[in-house]
Amino acid sequence: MSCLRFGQHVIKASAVILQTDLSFVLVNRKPVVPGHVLVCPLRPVERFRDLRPDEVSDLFRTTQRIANVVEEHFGASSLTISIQDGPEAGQTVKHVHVHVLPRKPGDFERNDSIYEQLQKHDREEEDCPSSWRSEAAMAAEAAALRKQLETQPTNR
Ligand code: AMW
Repeated sequence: MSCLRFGQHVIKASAVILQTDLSFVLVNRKPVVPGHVLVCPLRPVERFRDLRPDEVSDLFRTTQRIANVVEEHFGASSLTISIQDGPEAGQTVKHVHVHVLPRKPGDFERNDSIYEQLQKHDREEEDCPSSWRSEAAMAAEAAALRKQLETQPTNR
C-alpha cells in the first residue's frame, strides 16, 4: 500500500485501515469520539454528486464494513454516520469522506451535539497541530483495526 491522497493531505500507509478497489479508510488525526474514522473514495473528488455509481456502492459497502468493526472494537452500541457535503455543511477537506463515529450511552449530554462538534472540531481556529494525535498513536489504532477486520466476514 503506497501513500494515498485525502484532499490536500498525503496519508501515510500506516494510517490506512483498509483499501478496496475504489475506496480507503483512514484513522482521524483529531477524532470527535474514540474510533472516529473516515471513509473516502480513492479518486479525490470534492462532492458526493461527483461520484460514479460504482464508487458510491464501494464507498457505502466499505462504510458498512468498517462501521461494524469500530463499533465492536470501541465497545460502542450505536453509530453516527455522516457526510458534510460542501463548505456550508462543514466540509473542510475537499475530498468526499464519510465520518463513522462509534456511539455510547451518555457520550454527549445532548445527543445531537455530536453534529456541532463534527462541524467545528476541524475549523481553522481550533485545528492546530498540537491538537492532533501523534503518528504513532494513529498507526497503532490503524494496526489494531486492520487486525480486527481480519476476523470479520466481508459483505460482498
Ligand atoms: W470535514 O470537516 O471536511 O467533513 O472532515 C475532515 C476530517 O478529516 C476531520 O475529522 C479532520 O480531523 C480529518 N483530517 C484532516 N486531515 C487529516 C489527516 N491528514 N489525517 C487524518 N485525518 C485528517
